[in-house]
Amino acid sequence: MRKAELTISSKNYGAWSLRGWLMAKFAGLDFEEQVVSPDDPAMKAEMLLMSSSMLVPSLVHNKIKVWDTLAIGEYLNEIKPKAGLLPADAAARAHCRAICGEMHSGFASLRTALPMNLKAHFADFKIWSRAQSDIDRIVEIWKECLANYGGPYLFGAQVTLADAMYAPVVTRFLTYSVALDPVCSAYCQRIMALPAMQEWITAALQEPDDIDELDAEF
Ligand SMILES: N[C@@H](CCC(=O)N[C@@H](CS)C(=O)NCC(=O)O)C(=O)O
Repeated sequence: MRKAELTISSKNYGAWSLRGWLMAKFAGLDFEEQVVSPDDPAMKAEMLLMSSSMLVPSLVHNKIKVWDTLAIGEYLNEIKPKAGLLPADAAARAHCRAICGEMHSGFASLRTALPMNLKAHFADFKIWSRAQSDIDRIVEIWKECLANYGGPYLFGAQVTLADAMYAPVVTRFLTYSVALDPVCSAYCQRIMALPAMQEWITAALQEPDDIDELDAEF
């Protein structure tokens, strides 16, 4: 019997869900997923049992409850230390935590103006200046990481929590046709090619269109 259950919401819209789910996949955790609609009152009651914040993702592992994506990532790193979710080098590890924190608490303009929507594609999307500032900062983060640690992922040869945190940004850049330099474009393609990303996207495309879900991430 599996010991872990990850509660998530829509695969098409749920950017935080995607982050937590990717972290669990990168960790090699054997888990079952439970998909809830946050707008369903019955589901809200059930979610409260699993996530004190009533937000997803939330993880139950060996009867231990963890909610909030950063906490889930740190917990997974503790129970799966060999998975390399955080870099081995202390300086790189600190850097990884810093950019994960920056994603977790920041980029509100990007997240609001360009919500994750895997089924959509906008060829000529007008990006307002504050969202563009967020994009510029993310490009700077990615380029610094890829140059310092040599790629192909943000902290080198292995995917880390940082790649999971920025994966919904990758999908947004593609959905909204954000112009990127070749280095960042290639990084986006590598993230999209990950088997776990492909698995998530395939499931997202099969979700019913009328799923009741937030169209923005806060
Ligand atoms: N800070 C939280 C954010 C999670 C979050 O906002 N989740 C959204 C869905 S992606 C949610 O559960 N919304 C439910 C609701 O608003 O009722 C985290 O890092 O996990």
